[in-house]
Amino acid sequence: QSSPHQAACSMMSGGECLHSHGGTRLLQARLPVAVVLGTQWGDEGKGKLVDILARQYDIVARAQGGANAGHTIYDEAGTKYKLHLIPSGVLNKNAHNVVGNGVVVHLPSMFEELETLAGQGVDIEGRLLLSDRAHLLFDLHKEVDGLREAELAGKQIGTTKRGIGPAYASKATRNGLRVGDLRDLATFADKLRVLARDGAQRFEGFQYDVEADIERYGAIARRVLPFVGDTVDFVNTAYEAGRRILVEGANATMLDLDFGTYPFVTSSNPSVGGVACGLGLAPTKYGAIIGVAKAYTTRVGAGPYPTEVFGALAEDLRRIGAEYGTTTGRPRRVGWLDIPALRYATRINGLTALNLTKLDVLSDLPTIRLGVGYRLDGRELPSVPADLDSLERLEVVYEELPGWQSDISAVRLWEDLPAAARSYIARIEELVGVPCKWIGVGPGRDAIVSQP
Ligand code: 2SA
Ligand code: GDP
Ligand code: MG
Repeated sequence: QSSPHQAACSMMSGGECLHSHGGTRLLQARLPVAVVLGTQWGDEGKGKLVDILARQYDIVARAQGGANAGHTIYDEAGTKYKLHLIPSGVLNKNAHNVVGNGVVVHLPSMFEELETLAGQGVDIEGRLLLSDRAHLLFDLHKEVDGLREAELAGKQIGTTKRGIGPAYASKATRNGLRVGDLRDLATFADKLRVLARDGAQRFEGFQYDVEADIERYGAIARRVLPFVGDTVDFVNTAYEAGRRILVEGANATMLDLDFGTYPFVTSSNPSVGGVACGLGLAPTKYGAIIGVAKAYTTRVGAGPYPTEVFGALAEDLRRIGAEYGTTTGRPRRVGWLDIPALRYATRINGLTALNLTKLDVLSDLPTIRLGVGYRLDGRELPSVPADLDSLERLEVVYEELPGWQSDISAVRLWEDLPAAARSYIARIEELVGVPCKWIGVGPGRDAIVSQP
């Protein structure tokens, strides 16, 4: 009789258990493209896994989102790095970092980030390639983000106010500007004036000095163009030459523009489709699609959140898990692990493995709840419903599992995890049908346990 882990594993990898052959090394040898995706509402710890795996990859690429993303990573010395637009593979000096066509780029923020990194001793010179097809995000988009939120009075999305929605709206309206437009500054200026006029016509109180920005972007163009290029050709040529590519998802499936809790979502596709569209790398090339899931859940901003908890328990989880936004510092809402949502993310993304993170945060709890089903008006729901009314009214069916009540932050081997912690993981694997290959037990780079 095989364990749920083995059953799921052999199912996922064509009859062969990937995990019996030695952890992350196999990923390197057999799987030239790996994709890391958020499965919940973001901040699952994608950056940490990407940083760890990046040592085995030649290229680390971002495909969607913008500076709304916040990825916190630590090096061996415990130095903290906060990344927003630059891929979390940046600490691997041998990896090239690609910002793909699907990302919306606020260049002043990107340079700020590069300067902060340089101040921390991380030199990315010659290792960064920005797509000429990526859309530019201007201060005017941030201004519109703020004005739109203000208009929604009482029904705000709770965006990061980084201009993400408006920048993708410009892209879809087809009056956006792309990085490649910086090659011809006269045309660039004309296009930006048209875009600014749009904003001024639509919003009272719209404040944006377009001529000042045109001047500013003249200097920015000289600085950025040396590392602008055709990332579609770069990643595909690299793939054809047998180089290894790691894709870093930003945000998460439950915030996906199509699959998330619309309209309380971000404006890109953080699910697997966004990788194909945002990088130009075809799905048939993906060897591993790794979903990152917290051992509980968090959400920043407004919107339905079925397993949310409140009161003293919420405060404890927020404090122990340090659940505050990396970009905005906002306190994150917290809740129990939501299996229907995780199963939904697994199906949409075709996950081949999970990284369950922050298991250490649950260590004090005598019992742990697991949201295993949704019920609405007395009926069990087969999946995550689309409409807000159902999402807000549904009841969660919970299972209660015993906690382990011991500190696991120093554990590095699977067999050293308490039995109750292993049972919690096994139950998740059984319910979701995907093996938890890695388990996070702390924020540090080494604080990870591989399941054999
Ligand atoms: P936006 O700014 O238009 O993308 O916001 C739309 C919704 O998407 C959510 N969102 C996020 N949720 C969690 N983490 C994010 N990144 C930062 C972090 C957030 C921060 O890593 O901590 O610092 O506050 C992120 N980015 C977007 C957002 O809350 C809205 O619900
Ligand atoms: P991302 O957006 O998915 O990359 O995640 P963030 O970096 O925004 O948020 C995750 C936070 O949890 C960061 O502060 C990480 O340092 C931290 N973290 C990641 N994995 C673990 C873990 O296993 N345990 C603990 N305690 N913290 C973790
Ligand atoms: Mg984050």
